[in-house]
Amino acid sequence: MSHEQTLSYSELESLLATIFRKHGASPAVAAVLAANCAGAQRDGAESHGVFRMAGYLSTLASGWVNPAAVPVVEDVAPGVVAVDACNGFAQPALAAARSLLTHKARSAGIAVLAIRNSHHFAALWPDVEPFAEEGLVALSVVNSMTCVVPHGAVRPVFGTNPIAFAAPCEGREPLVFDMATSALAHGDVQIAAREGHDLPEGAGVDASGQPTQDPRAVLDGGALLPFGGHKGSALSMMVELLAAALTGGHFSFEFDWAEHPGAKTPWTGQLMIVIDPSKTGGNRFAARARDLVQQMTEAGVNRLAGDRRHRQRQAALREGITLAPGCLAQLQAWAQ
Ligand code: NDP
Ligand code: PYC
Repeated sequence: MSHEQTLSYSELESLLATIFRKHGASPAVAAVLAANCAGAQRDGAESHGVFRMAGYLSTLASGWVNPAAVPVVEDVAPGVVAVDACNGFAQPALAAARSLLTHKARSAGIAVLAIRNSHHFAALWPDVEPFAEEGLVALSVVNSMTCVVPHGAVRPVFGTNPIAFAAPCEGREPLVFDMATSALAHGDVQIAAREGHDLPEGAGVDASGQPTQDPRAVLDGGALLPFGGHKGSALSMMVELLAAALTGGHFSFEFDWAEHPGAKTPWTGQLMIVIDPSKTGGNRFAARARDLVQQMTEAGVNRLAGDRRHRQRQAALREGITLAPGCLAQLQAWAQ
């Protein structure tokens, strides 16, 4: 009988990097994806941790994405960096543009990063959190694959389209939220189907457009709904416009992976806005953020977005990262 097993962060990162390299990724791309995926697993971001490895590998086997792409960074304007990810992953594109983007944000006060021709198959908080750790404010959006019905519509148009935000806060780790604009992330629907759980009410519709809480009905020809009705729908539309129209990437409905069975990674775009708060609010931003958090805490808030993740991170760094029974053996087999 197999049991849960525990690895350190660096053991998991190294194992995942080996897997990515074995399946065609260049060492540089493998290192970035492995750190991202191991970080999600460490932080308990289950829908985008090692659960995603099967989808990465089927995608690589399908030839849908270039796992050795070398992103082309373009210095477009004093406040704009563009990157052609060359049909590769978005995170290596961000890594390639990061120092220029930070330099522009610090000198102009604000800078925009527009990544196009890219695949994002991960959580978005790892993209924004490091900027806040350096005292900057960051906002990022990425669009995914058509599986969300706009409010009032009868068929899906939008992706699950997450928004992530990070800001420094005095005396504590940065304030970070990262959320799909759909009622649930698609990854959580897959996990619910695997584990046999119902979805919350209002999460999705079946193939005939009827409301359903059955994750299999959503996956089998059905679709998700935006969170919060027309409000989430408007945010999802905004993500399509910023992540695709503004960057030169595909809308969620525009790419066709039918010729690539096994492909799972959306071929879209990503936008990031980075602001240096010292240029607008002097050096008081982090202290003002602390004042806000203090008011929220005194008003009864006992969990801020990101708190659970940071608690999980501390526990994982102390006690190791726990993998479900059979998971380590599967990862080791993929690494052979
Ligand atoms: P959740 O609904 O689980 O969480 C959204 C945010 O709310 C998180 O910052 C979370 O913090 C916070 N939060 C959750 N519960 C509470 C609570 N009770 N009180 C206060 N804060 C809370 O996220 P989603 O399911 O919407 O998204 C999951 C992931 O899927 C995200 O990382 C997202 O980027 C990813 N995703 C990626 C896509 C892509 O195309 N690459 C597409 C769609 C989603 P905490 O983390 O600390 O729990
Ligand atoms: O969980 O919705 C999701 C998702 C889409 C692409 C990567 N993750």
